[in-house]
Amino acid sequence: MTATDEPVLQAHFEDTIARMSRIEPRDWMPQAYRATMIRQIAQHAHSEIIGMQPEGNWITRAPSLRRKAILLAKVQDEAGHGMYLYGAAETLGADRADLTEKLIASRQKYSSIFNYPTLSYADVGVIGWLVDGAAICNQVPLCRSSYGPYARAMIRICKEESFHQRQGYELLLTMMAGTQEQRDMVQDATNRFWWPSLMMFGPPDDASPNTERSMAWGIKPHTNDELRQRFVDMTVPQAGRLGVTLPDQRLRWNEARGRYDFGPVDWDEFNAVVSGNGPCNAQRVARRKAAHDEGAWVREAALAHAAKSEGQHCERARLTTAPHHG
Ligand code: BYC
Repeated sequence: MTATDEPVLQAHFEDTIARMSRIEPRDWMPQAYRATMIRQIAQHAHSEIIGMQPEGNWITRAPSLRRKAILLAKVQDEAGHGMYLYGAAETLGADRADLTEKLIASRQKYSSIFNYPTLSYADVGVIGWLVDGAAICNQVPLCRSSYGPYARAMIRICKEESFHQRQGYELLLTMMAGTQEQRDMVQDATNRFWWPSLMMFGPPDDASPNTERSMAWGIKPHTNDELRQRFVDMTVPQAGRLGVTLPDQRLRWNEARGRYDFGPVDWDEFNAVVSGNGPCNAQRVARRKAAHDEGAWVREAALAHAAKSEGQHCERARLTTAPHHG
């Protein structure tokens, strides 16, 4: 590319965005667009992988074979989401091993929500209901994101997240129809996860450095506050049907706005968690690092196998193309 090509390429890129068409891996894109996409996709992939830990904590203690099978499937889905997303980041030139190194060195972020502990089995249900519910609210619009591989990964991820949300809600309905102790567990889990779920949508719009540019580039169709409000409006009736109280005294229907008003989010807590000082940050990253270290032999074996297969492939190719003598 010469310096004179760049304005033409830039114009083509902007036109693609304006037509709401997709940017594909081989297309020219501004360096800052590429960097933003890698940042968002990597953070999202890391969130899926770290997000396996809080629920994984309950697999061995699931109360029945059915619950165990559901939870195993959900946690495996999250690993799968991480893989699609690392794959999407690779189409932008990112190196997956490098992204993992950045995660375990705490040089890249993952969602704040996974830095809270899962103290009872009701947390599994509440994570499905609230955390996956928030994830769907945030990610369905990303199916229209301007970067093709990310948008396509998001379609499949959202289908699976819907199943995750439903299994959580169904588990909570079952617990709410059980004993008083079970109902108390659900209420306690709701109290602990409500505010952190609202934080998943990111900082308020006036403190979100990336929103404006990401919206202009079609990466993000909505602002953080718009989606947070949408989530509250969607979740309040679900809480009513479930019979739990959301821990916000200021939560009430605003007739004029046609939406729910809600109390202020504790942004100091959010900033502390995002900067590494949440209740479980150190544990989550240490666990990820240990799993990575313990998996070194698998990566070595896979590479050795790939090299051997490649060698055999070359040898077969040499034999079939070699001239016959005699
Ligand atoms: N936690 O300018 P902003 C899941 C960062 S996985 C930590 O508003 P942006 C699931 C932000 O990245 C859920 N960091 O940023 C998995 C930025 O970082 P830099 C994950 C946060 O990108 C397993 C800085 O703060 N979902 O659902 O325009 C089991 C300033 O923010 C958070 C995704 O990743 C946070 N909550 O908007 C169950 C969805 N919020 O620039 C469920 C894709 C913000 O300092 N991502 N930050 O490096 C997005 O939609 C957007 O990136 C965000 C943030 C809305 C999250």
